Amino acid sequence: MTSLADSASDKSRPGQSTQTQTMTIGEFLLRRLREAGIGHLFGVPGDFNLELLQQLEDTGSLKWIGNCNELNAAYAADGYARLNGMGALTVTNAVGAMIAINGIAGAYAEHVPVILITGSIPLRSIERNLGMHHSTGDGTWDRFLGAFAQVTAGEARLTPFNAVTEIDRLILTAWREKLPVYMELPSDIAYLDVEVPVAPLDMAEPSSDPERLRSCVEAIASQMSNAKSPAILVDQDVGRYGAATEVMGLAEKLQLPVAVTGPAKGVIDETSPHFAGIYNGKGSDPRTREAIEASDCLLSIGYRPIDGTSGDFTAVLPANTIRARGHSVDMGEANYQAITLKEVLRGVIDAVPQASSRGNGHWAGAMPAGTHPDGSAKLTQAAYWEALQGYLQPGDVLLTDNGTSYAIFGFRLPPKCTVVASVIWGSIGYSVGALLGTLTAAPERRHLLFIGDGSFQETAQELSTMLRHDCKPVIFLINNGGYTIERGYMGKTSDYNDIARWAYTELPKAFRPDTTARSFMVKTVGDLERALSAPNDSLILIESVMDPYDAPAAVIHSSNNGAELDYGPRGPQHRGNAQLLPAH
Ligand SMILES: Cc1ncc(C[n+]2csc(CCOP(=O)(O)OP(=O)(O)O)c2C)c(N)n1
Ligand SMILES: [Mg+2]
Repeated sequence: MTSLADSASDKSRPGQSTQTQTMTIGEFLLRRLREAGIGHLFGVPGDFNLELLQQLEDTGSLKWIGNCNELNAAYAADGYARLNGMGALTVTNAVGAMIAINGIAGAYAEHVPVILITGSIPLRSIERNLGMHHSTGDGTWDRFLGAFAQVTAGEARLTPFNAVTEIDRLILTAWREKLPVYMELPSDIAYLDVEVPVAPLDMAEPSSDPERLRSCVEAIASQMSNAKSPAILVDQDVGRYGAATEVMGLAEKLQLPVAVTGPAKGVIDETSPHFAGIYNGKGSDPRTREAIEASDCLLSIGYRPIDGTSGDFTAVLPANTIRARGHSVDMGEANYQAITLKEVLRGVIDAVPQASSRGNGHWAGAMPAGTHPDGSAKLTQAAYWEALQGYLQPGDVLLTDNGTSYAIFGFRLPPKCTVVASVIWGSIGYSVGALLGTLTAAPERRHLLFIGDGSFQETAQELSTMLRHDCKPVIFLINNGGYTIERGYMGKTSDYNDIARWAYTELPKAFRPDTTARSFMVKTVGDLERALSAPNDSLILIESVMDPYDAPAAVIHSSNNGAELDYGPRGPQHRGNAQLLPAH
């Protein structure tokens, strides 16, 4: 049923329909998620969100993907958002939400728009102060709103009074700020009718202030076109704001090098002659470091210097660096607000003259030379990563977890690949949940997971959800009996870095008895080659057994450095044989 709101307000906002219709709060919420491009809802049911799930089932508005637990659901919604632009999950009050909070905080750290809907205590119980289950039992109701306020860009408890405005505010906040949001849907309001707009949610970014945009574009264009060695440093927000095409357009126009940080791996095409490698302070290839640090006009976009993106704080960006973000630019004395990254970049591309070549193609470091071991040789990390580099195809989605699987940051990626990782937050097990999300968002692509046994054991049960939905990822699991990356910090031989030895290849059958998954236990180079030739027509699990003290040199160096920063010069890492050290 639709009704026309007063025509005066129609006239005052040309082009914007103010028509309204009656809808239940729950159905309106699901409709808005759909309009925001979300086609799937992850989560775990509970009595406080079953009514919303019933509305989802009745309306068919979204597809439900139930998870084994709420942490995996949060990771899945994050992985989904990486490819789809936005993701959502629903959990039950407190007990579900407090499991999901690690994943939501991770989305906050990694700038991922995830919408968490907690089915919460009925308003009736709150008004009458009735003690309820899934609460702290002390008559307080706001603790979890408070907790999520710390790790989201916005939070609200919906009421029939505020639902229409709060749902739109939170979804748009997530979308514009590329951050998670938290909403509580009290279980007794989802079926109540409210008047809601007929028009779909307008997902457009707020338009730039014309003068600010013009001035900003002029300032950047003039500084960059007068420079002798301009360069661009790309961090992950370039991917989040979908501005990679514009960055490469500018690189082409000014014939300049573009380096990325680790978290932005894969955001720009690594086969481009403008690709200048991964910048990480003194941890960079010398040519990458030179291109960035010796530039006389560096445009850095969204750069967030932390230990892992600054070479443990050895990064030195030029003093006149232009610092652009999703919605602002800071350069010299000037600060530009009310602008959008894409519009700025497009304006600069139009404003600068086409430059001639500056010797492109020599900025990025070369791949390490091959080791070419024979087939019967015991599998080493060096041979493993070399073989996997050869397995990559254009368009692959690569997920990695913490651990020696960080080696994928050394891959030279084919075109159109996407990398999904949680480099800043770094919660192990993230990648398994995220894999379910990426598979759901883009089933037509090939998804490769690179993970260690320790990370896998955190969230392994979500494999069952992938098998349940006939997903076809390739899972590269390193079985080295524990936390090798941690052995490079401390406890090289300590049992706190050991884990239980699982029968990994038997898990697909345990999780789905009629599975068609292909499982391989790999011990030699030849075993790995055979596993890699399996067709991608079902889930593939490749368990590679490797030595606990074998790790890529870059991982060991980073762990050794990390121990110095973490424990200081008096720490226990200097005891004899305390650390896994690089082989000499
Ligand atoms: C939730 C969480 N708990 C603990 C850690 C600390 N941590 C970081 S890496 C790691 C070990 C990873 O081991 P594994 O996945 O087996 O990788 P490997 O180095 O052995 O290849 C641990 C325990 C973490 N990052 N996140
Ligand atoms: Mg391990």
